[in-house]
Amino acid sequence: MARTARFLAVLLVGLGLLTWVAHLALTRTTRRWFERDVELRERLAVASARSSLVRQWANPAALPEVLADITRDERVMGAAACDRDGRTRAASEGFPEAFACRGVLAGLGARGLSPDARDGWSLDVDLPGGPVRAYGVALPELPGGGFVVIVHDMSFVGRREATTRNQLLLAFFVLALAAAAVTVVAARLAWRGWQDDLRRALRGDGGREFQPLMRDVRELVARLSQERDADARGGVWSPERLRGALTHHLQGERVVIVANREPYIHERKEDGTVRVVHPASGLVTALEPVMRACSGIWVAHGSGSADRETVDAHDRVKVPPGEESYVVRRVWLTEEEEAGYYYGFSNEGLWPLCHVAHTRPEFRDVDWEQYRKVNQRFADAVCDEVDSDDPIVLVQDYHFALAPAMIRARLPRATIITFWHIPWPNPERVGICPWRQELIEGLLGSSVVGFHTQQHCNNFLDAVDAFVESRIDREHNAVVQRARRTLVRPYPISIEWPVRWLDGLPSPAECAAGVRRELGLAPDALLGVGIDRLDYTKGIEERLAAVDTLLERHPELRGRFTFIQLAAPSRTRIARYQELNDRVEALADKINARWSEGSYRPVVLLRAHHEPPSVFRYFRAAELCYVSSLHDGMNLVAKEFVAARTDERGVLVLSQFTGAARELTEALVVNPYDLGEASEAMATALAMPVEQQQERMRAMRSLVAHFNVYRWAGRMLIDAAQLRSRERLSVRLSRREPGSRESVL
Ligand code: ADQ
Repeated sequence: MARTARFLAVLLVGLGLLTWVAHLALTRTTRRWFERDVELRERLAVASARSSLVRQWANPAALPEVLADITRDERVMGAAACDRDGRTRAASEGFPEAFACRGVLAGLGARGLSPDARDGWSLDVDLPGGPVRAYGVALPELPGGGFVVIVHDMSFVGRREATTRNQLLLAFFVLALAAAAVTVVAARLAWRGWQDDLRRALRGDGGREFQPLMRDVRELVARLSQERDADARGGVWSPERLRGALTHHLQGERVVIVANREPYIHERKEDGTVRVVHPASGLVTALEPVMRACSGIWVAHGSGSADRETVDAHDRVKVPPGEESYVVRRVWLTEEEEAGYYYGFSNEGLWPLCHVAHTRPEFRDVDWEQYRKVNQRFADAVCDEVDSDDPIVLVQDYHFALAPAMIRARLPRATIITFWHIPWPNPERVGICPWRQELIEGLLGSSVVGFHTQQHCNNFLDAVDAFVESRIDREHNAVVQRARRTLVRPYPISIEWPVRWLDGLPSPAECAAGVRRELGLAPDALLGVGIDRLDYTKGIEERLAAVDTLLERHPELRGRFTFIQLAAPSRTRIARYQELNDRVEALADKINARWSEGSYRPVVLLRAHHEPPSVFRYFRAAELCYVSSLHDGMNLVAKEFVAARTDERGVLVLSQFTGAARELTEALVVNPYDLGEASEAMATALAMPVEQQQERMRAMRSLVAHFNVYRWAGRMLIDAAQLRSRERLSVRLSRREPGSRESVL
């Protein structure tokens, strides 16, 4: 209301100003029009009577009649014929005395005008009855000269002028008012329409044109509130913060993880005692701290020789030993199942399929059958362990591509997050697998499918596009199949921070001294380290070959530089792994034979599983760590090396084909196939000034500290929580069966 009053006030003032300006302009214009009109009429009258005037000039009886013709116009008061010397030769009836010829001549003289002017002249006089104009035209053709005076009543000009001006002003005012009214109405309509659109869009049923805008706004708000939440909790992600996120976002619900590898393996030693082994597995390295923070259940293959003896009647065991913060539920596999599902389909089929490492994938029907069967067994185990019909299930890795859809079939309301720990290849490569469609559809049973990098997400979406019937929402990185939506998201995995295995370890300098002593190396020996499962994707052969090239090109390092390779035997039943084992051993021997001198050995190959404190001791002892994977989802060894270097010393040489290379840009990033480049990077690392080492290490440590595994898990769980609340809301809104419709994301 107040806005309208303000608008009207401004409008009226504006109109007033406009009218005043228009009034001035109109007065001047109309007066000019009328004066010109009078002048034209007078000229016309004189021109038409001119010849008669000249002819009758000498005839005083006829001249008044000629003058009467000129004065026929009603506004002409009279006309007179004057000699050049001012004598009146004749005048029409009623000619005003004030304009007698002599008086006119005097008036002209006073104004500096001449009666002989070729275009005529005029004299304006204001008389009490109104303005009068005398107009004269010279008649030079007369002997002795002469002129005619016509006197015009000009009072009509004022009257006409006032009428015309008033009418024009009225018209202008009405027009201006109408224009203003139209503007106001149009503006009001447009404003109301815009408000309606905005309201509709905010309600979520907005016009199409608002969709992108509102989506952006919603996404922004969600992100900001998420970030605000995070900031409110503050600082680096920690177990406490992850626990807090679980309580806050998921009301402390229990998380169920399903993974092939168990975090604690009970092994019976030769002396009959049972020992607990921490497996060499990136998946375990990442997820175990998460489970300790969150508690819940970890469903895994019971692979240890003493595993059966350590479980309760429900095949459960509380871990970690002595801490017992969560439960491992063991699933037992027969020899046949393990051979087909684990060694066969998973590690001879999917593993080489997903890694570009030049090992041909083997796909066998019999393995596929076991893979399906074991996936179902694990899915059933998960369903047995959950305590609600909408649990949160974290499915881990390529061993369980079918499990998400199997769990979904039994628990349609479950929130299933599947994380694929290895790369996802391009569709051409996926196409090699005869069961690609089943695998992809199995994964699409998940609510979220996570990969380490956006590139792997893109590859997955491309494979979905190529092999299954679905709709891909590329804008939101989602797949919609049978009206259910699966998000595809990158979650770069990481390690715990700080690493618990560092507690109680000697200082880096002491570790280095101890390792040199143990290995019989000189006290000033320069150390390089590589720590992996013995797997062909890790590029161990290429790494050792690069050490060979380094010694070849840098004689100054011979006798001084030793590379220690810790290689945990892995998948030893598979021929390709046995072959790799032999080849690595032969290569190490060859290099040692070439460069050894006295007690000096360039390569120390320790083919054994090492418990984490031992692994971290080697990381701390080395001048450099070379991670040379030919293809790797992330590679946590690189991050562990960074975490181990509390002294901010040591250089990481890192393959460009690891996920880690995208984050650890302060490493010396190399192509492991290029032995020249890799060996030069090692030489650079060994010669790098301490300040530069510190600068690089500080930057990498800060990154891993912030982007630690608690953040990785936290982000996934928060995404899961949001997904759940949206699905629950959408189910309530639609009053339809949960899991049977596309969520309202
Ligand atoms: P992995 O292939 O197992 O992981 P990685 O991420 O490097 O590879 O983790 C290996 C783990 O095993 C590390 O914690 C390391 O310390 C440990 N380890 C290596 N050698 C060892 C040895 N000799 N003795 C004892 N422990 C040893 C998979 C994918 C990766 C991905 C992880 C996590 O292949 O790309 O980074 O999962 O998602």
